[in-house]
Amino acid sequence: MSRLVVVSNRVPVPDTSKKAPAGGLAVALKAALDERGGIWMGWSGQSSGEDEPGELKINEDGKITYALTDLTDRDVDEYYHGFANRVLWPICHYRLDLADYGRKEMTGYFRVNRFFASRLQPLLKPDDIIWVHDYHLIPLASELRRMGVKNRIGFFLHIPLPPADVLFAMPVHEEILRNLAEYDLVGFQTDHDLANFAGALVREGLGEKLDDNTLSSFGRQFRAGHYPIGIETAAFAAYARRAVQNALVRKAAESLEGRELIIGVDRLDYSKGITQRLDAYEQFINANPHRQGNVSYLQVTPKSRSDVPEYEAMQRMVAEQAGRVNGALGTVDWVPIRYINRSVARPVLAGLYRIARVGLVTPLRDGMNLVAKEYVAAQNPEDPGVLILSRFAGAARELTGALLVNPYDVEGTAQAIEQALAMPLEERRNRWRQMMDYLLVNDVMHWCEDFLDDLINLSPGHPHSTGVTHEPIQ
Ligand code: GDG
Repeated sequence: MSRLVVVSNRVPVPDTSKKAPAGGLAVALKAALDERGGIWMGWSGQSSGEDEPGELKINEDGKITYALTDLTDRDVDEYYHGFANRVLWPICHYRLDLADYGRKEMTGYFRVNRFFASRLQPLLKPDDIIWVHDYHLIPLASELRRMGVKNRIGFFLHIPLPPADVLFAMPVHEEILRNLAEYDLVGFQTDHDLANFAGALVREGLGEKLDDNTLSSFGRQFRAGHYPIGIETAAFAAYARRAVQNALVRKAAESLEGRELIIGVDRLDYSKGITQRLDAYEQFINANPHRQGNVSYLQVTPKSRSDVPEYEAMQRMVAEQAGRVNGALGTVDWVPIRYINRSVARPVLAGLYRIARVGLVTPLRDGMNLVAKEYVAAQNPEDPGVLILSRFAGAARELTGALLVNPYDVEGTAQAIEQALAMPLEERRNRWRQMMDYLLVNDVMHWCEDFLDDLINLSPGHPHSTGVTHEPIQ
């Protein structure tokens, strides 16, 4: 059996000092690595200052080798904060207004990918299967190919791939597409992302679609598919069942004093639609006076990417908005919004999902959204809550038992909150059962096996290269 080599920007090296379980993605990839043996490589999250990054930090855990590299301050600035998080992230989330394109950052992005490739290449064996993750590392296959690596290489994009008109606003869009075409298999979250990718290639005359999953572009034939990522459904459900006994969860439940709980959980990110959601909640309270004092909305929003200016500004904005709504609607014995601007422990999160009558997941755009799936998995089958889900989350392609909303339609979302709270038990059960049955089958292990099976079983003779090469971006 070939070894598996996973490459991602950050690597969840197991921390034996912490009892908290790893997230679903880490669990699934670790299981695949345990089975085949292999390497998980990426950035340590550390900066080496001005100096060249030192040696790879190698950490062995059973059959898995974790290989981490530091980056210089300039690398972090240009590759991570710059091109990845201020160009690719906003553009892939349809926010052209927030993209801050600069050649220095773009060059840094390609330079760091070349650096990752140079560190990985000496570790590779000829029959290793390589699986690269997410938008930070799109050029990795090109760089490895240039170094003579002939291994099978797959790529999975965790975020959306926008349609041509949005993607082409990025000055190096052709280079990005060309780099994706260097993989043997390119995976997306949904059929829509896959169609956008194929559509962009065809529209620019850069490639053609040979069949639903085979594309020809830049002199290569390669496969592309959609692989919606899941969670560890059964384990998370069991976890949530136990979590209601957690002391903090019990305290939270008592503090509700019989009020219905509405929960929102998101990294602090403009793609998550938090401000529109707070507006919708305010409208819902104003339109439904009988709910005043009888519901409580808990928004858990850990800080993220605080070094990027747009995130820093948003942190202030959300805090101010929550304060304003509480000031306008609150009473001496009722706080309409409980806002937590830091991470809560996973058992507490699981328990909070379970005691919440409504899960409010309304991103403006999201590759998948695992919170939606965790909320469903955490419910009590006898008395499940209702998921309100943005139609612009990848998860909406699968979770059709949710109340689907357009997050830009604040009134529509407000109405959905009332509909969810008023929903009869039988309807709640039916909707939940349908989603839970789906999630139990389509869990994160299924996702991982599906992608790897397709990558490993590509038809003989694949990939086809017509020998066209291109110059690297310096
Ligand atoms: C990217 C894509 C895609 C959140 N707050 C706390 C906490 N979380 C956990 C959730 C969930 C995870 O973080 C967030 O995952 P999402 O999928 O919702 O969003 P992104 O971070 O943007 O992830 C996304 C995903 O990649 C996978 O492909 O679905 O579309 O954007 O697991 O539970 N966990 C804890 N405390 C918190 O306060 N412990």
